[in-house]
Amino acid sequence: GKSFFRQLEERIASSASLLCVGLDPRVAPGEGAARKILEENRRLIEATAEYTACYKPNIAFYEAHGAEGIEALEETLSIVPKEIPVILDAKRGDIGATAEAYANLVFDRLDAGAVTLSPYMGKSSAEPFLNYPGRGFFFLCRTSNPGADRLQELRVGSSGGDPLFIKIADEVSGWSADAGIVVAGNDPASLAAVRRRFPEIWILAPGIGAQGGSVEEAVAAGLARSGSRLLPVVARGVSGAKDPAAAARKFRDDINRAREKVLKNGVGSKAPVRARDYRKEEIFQGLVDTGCFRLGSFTLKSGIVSPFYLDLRRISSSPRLMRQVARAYASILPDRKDQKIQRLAGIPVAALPFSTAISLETDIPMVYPRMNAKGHGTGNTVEGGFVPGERVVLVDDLITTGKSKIEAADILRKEGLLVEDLVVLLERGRQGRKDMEQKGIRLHAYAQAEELFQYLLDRGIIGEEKHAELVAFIAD
Ligand code: U5P
Repeated sequence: GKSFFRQLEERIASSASLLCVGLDPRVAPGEGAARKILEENRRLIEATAEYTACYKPNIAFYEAHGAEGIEALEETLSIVPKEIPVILDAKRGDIGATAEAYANLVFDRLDAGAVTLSPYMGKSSAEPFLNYPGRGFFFLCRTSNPGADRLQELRVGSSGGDPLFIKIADEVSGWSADAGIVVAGNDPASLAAVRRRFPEIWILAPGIGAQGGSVEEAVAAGLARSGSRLLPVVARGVSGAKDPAAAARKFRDDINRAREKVLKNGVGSKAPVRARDYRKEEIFQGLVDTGCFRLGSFTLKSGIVSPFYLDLRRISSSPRLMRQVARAYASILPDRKDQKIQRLAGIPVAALPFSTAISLETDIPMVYPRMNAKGHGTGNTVEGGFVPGERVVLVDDLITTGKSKIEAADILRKEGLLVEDLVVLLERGRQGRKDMEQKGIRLHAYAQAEELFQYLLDRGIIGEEKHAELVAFIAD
């Protein structure tokens, strides 16, 4: 027969729907439960069949009633119209021999088209399922429940590593041509991250409706270029509605409206959701962990009292963070085909370790200006070997105003070096950018202070009030 995904594609085309309706009957245990389950499902299926691409019963709501619950599940599956595929949400996984027993129920007895699986025990735990040809498999990757991030977003691998759920997607996508993944429909950033890495993978996205996910955001973040391959799941949002038929129709229509919008604007390009940049977040977290970023009350050189303090010199105390930062700088170096960067120039004192680390990372040689010309020995104003006319990129830690940068540029220019660019890790306010422009120097910043503040807010490191205070402070 046709494979699950083939059938699903045909169903999506004929129903013009990507919606996956959950069949999660909430029936009190006891006398007549099985009958009530079947009645509820029959009503729900009749009301929603026209609007759904597929159904997803969660086995928990049937197992809760013991043997007769399983029977009610079997009967439910038998009343689903044949052209509508079914994904059994069972989240199975165990050592091979046990998984085989699980697979027997799911595929032999219940004959589900597809199943959700937990990948935690590795490929051998999935194999008994994978051995059934033509079935679909959705592996848990990034789930929709609160706190899922604590485990699933752990960074793995060496510095700046990917979150665990991305590694899981890497892994399971190689297990079968029929491997899809489960990614939370209420976490657009994760959807976007997965979709960027896996342009074609099938994504089952629960968490819409009752769990707060928005159709518009999920579709914008998770739809494939083809306009498909994303199944937003709604259970309570349909079954719990006064009029389930109207609710399902509305979800289908909302999905299609979002779909058209995304297709028109180009997938990913104008998505309203900012895709998460894990490397950047890792650096932000590093700045907090190493005490480079501190909250408090700090009197600045100008006499102004700041609610935070950034001391990027402290990055030197963490080789791991230094390496991440060097790579971050390397990623924004304005290298042009016609005009290679010939030297990096660290601005003393703060940026000397950075320019050294970037130089080691990129093999671009470095020089550095002396901010106070040496009065003895060589009398150099620029240290390191160079030839007048070479293109130099200035390196500094952060920028508020352009003052010290311009001094450094003047010293280098006096020696005949070409200075047209400045790279910094953090940009704070907009004055620096203006100052540099006036001197004919383009500013390239890896991150804005506002992005750091947003990260702190997102991670609960600061509250709304503190966030507002920080943003207002740098806006002045
Ligand atoms: N489900 C999730 N999130 C996941 C994986 C599975 O919600 O990450 C399941 C739930 O167990 C439930 C359905 O069966 O998807 C969502 O139900 P609802 O929140 O739409 O009612």
